[in-house]
Amino acid sequence: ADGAHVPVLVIGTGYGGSVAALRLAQAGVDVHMVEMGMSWDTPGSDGKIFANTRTPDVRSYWLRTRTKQPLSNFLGFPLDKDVPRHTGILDAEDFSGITVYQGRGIGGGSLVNGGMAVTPLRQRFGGILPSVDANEMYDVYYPRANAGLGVNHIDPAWFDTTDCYQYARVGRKHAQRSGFPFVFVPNVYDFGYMKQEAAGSVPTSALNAEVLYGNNHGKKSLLKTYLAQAKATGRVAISALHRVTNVTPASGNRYTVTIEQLNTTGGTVATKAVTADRVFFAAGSVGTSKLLVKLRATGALPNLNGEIGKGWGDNGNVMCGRANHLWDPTGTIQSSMPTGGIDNWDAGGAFAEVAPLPTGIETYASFYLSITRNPNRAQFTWNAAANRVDLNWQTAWKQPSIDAAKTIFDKINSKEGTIYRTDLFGVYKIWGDHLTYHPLGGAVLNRATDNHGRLHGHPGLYVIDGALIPGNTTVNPFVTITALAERNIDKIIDTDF
Ligand code: FAE
Repeated sequence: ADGAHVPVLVIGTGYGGSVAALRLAQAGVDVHMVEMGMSWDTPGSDGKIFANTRTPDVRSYWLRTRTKQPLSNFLGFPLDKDVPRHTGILDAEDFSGITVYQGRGIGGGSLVNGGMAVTPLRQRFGGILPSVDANEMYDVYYPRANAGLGVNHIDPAWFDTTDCYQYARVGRKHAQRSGFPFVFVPNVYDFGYMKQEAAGSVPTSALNAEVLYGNNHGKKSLLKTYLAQAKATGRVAISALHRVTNVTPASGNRYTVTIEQLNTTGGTVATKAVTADRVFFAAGSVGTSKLLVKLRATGALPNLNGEIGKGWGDNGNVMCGRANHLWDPTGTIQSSMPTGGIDNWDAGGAFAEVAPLPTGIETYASFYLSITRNPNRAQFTWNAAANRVDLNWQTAWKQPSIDAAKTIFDKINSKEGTIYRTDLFGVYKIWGDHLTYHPLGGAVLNRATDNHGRLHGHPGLYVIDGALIPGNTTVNPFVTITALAERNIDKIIDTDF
């Protein structure tokens, strides 16, 4: 409520925010979480909470009047359509050179993501977070994150026989025939539930093309893991449809936090001011960076240092499809949860997930999301004239990612006698190089903050989300975001509370 005081305010309810809330609550601290998205607990007119990827509707996009599907075209036809403006679940946020996809709602990205829960290889960790003790991470915090997230592994015997991973087996066969290692990728989707879906004994979700706009069953989003545990402590309150717009020092070593309450068409229905002893920025790489850049530039938090807004990367995301021969069908039922990848990181700088194309019809296409070693880093800056934060990423900066992905797919195409699909991202366009699912950085650990996420210049302010990670994790990021948050909150609880 307006004028209230809370010991700890957490901005955002994704991975970083959920870890902070749970561990603080377990340590006896009362926490209030503020989330700009909805709470996703009420079914729509079809009886389901979340919409299907084949039929995007009012629930699907954050304040857009037209869908912006990551795969924009199919067989030459544009797929996007008009939808009513609504505080929907997937934000396709446009910057000048890139569209950044993010989850909106209680649970953040865990609501919309593919569930791939990958711990980076230990020998690559020094290149990801050089100031962090790898022993501690691999002995304590990665295991803690994997347990907390409910990560599970596919039964390899089931993988070898089930219709819903035929597309991944084709991906494996082609990778191995070209000499690339194929690795299983763990997931937070309950593979036991997926088996029952395949057997026809439970309502379908992964086997019914649910992912980008939420999963109605089977996925262990944060709502079922960290946030469920946090709520069970009785010390965590969450306000949905509340957006933080300002944080500034108040008397008594406190901060005043300004919060706008939104309606479901994005209008502001109330503006509230609360005070907090400590504030955790967990609004995601983009959300946290935008807030901090604005607050530094407008003088609300004048002591933040010059590293704020810097070191942003796209985790080298790039997508492509390949057209297979007619004797290599990929299947009409494709699990929307990917479970395998092609590792060519050391030789070519690319780790490619074999992704589904769950259209419901045979496409003879193999589809891939590659995570690549891309050295380009962008910066967020305050644009006073337009009253917004800009990001200076350029589309051409994806070229190293395309080159890295080509080290895998040019070779496979030449071995298999196949070609790239040119119909998935426009007309005669091979590479999905206009987007990222994995924004990282903008308030980098040990630069904008100390080595545990304490913001320089303003005691009691912390960053605890993907903004801490300088642009790349070599694999999908949420396990690393979670493990780093576990490490940092451990130290912060020990020394600051
Ligand atoms: P995040 O989860 O984005 O949470 C931030 C929260 O803060 C959001 O709920 C925001 O609505 C909220 N927020 C932002 N600004 C404000 C504000 N001013 N006031 C109040 N609330 C605010 O941050 N990663 C994987 O590891 N494996 C995958 O398979 C995978 N697939 C993905 C698929 C898609 C389509 C997308 C979009 C992402 C995927 N990711 C995947 C990325 C992953 O979801 C992402 O790295 C994490 O969610 C980031 O976690 P954070 O805690 O940093």
